[in-house]
Amino acid sequence: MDATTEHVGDAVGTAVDMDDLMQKMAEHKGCGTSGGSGKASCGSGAGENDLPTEIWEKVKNHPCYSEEAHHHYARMHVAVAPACNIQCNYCNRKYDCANESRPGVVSEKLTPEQAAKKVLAVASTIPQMTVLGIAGPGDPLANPEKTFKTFELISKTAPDIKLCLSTNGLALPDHVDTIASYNVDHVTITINMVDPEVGAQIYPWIFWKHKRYTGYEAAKILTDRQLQGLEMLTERGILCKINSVMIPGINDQHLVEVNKAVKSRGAFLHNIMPLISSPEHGTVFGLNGQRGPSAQELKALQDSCEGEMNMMRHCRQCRADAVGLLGEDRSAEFTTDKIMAMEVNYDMEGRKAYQAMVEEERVAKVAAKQEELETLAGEQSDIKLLIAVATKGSGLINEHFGHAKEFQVYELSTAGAKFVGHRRVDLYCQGGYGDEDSLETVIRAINDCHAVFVAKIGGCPKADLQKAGIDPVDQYAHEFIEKSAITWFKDYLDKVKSGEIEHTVRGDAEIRQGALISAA
Ligand code: CLF
Ligand code: SF4
Repeated sequence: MDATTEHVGDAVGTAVDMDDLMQKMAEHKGCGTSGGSGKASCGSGAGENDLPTEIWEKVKNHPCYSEEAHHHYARMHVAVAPACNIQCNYCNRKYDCANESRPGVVSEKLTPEQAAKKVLAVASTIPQMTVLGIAGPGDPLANPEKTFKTFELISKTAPDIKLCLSTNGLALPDHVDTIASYNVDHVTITINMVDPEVGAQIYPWIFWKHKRYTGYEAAKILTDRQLQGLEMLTERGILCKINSVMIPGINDQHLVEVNKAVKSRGAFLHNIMPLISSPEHGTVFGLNGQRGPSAQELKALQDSCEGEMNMMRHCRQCRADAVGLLGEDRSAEFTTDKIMAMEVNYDMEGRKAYQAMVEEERVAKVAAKQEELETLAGEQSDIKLLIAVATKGSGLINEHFGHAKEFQVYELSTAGAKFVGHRRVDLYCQGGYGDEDSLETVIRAINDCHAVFVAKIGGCPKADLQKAGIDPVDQYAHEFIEKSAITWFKDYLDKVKSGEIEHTVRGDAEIRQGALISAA
């Protein structure tokens, strides 16, 4: 048996193993357990002791399925799937699939053979790249030959890389067995509604069984197929993530229903993403002025669904050829010309050794957080506040304020530091965005935060941040984020108690619609 057939055998498993796994997944649903992280933890934020071993093994180095892993491990996408079988009102076909990416950037399309070479090239250069996803630029299952050929080639040449797929779900029920046979452990389905009346406002048409459907009928077929596909996948023990695009006034209230519907069908994780909509994208929603949610609207919806099931909050709506840690984009290093000219030496042992080092760093980070968390024991306070952090990864405060393309946002309370999202910004050091002063756009993006933690910051932005009521904190440069945040928060509570400062509630923040597009 070669490595490939061994892999496929593992994926199918025995009926007993699968029943056992399903039972464990069912038991895990609705978790609010106290685990290895030392605090109530759930979903993509869960740690090793929060999940059954089999599930932890599947998610522990998947940057999308584990919030904690996303600080350490990278993913890559290969753009092998150009066609799509539906139309979404937030999509312009000139760009990548907006279900799993952001509008505004067109990927270089690859053949399966080019994709396989690219995966080897990236895996050799970035040893912490653990997951290959196919997410467009159209729908992977509207291009099944290319998608599965790519998986076949990669499972032969790089069997240690996890395979991941993202689909709109229309063709999903037809391909579930093939997905399982390629050992694809992680599938994302974009589900924006379970009510066709709502769906008709999002999807003008679908193309199914050689026929075009529109309106209510199209949305009804789509939702039935999505939910059927989800059930079929979870029956086979494949971890399913649901992506939903939050469209204020159309499906924002309804997503609570979607959340319940997917939870009851065994989904592992729910990722509610903000609509990215701007007239220059040329989408129906962009052109008719449909707005996206504010940061607080998004967070409120995510919070309200969290009791129902595991929520993902660290999605970067990345492009169909994204490479690197979530939030960084190294795709320009791996263009087709460059990879075809590269000598690739796939060193599996070297990758394993590097990942072992990453695990050591990760354990140290969790231990430091745990130690600091214990010092909060017995603290009584209802104060909850947000902080923004400039980081390049590894769970460290290691980015200069002016170089940050995004800030990670943590909610601090006496329960500890919880990752709740990120905010894209324009590079402050590269000047303004359009006519605006870029510092103003940064402040608007983190306006709901009490402090911003950075490795370094210049005097001028420091003063402006202070004026806006945001405390620039640079004394924890190159230290662990959560440990530092808890130390700072304790100090904050002490100052409030002593009357040195008064706690105030901050306002809302803006989700940037154009950020990163110009910087990519
Ligand atoms: Fe890619 Fe998606 Fe797999 Fe991740 S992305 S196919 S699950 S490997 Fe991740 Fe990117 Fe968000 Fe997708 S951050 S857009 S959720
Ligand atoms: Fe666009 Fe993706 Fe929707 Fe297809 S599924 S129309 S590619 S956003």
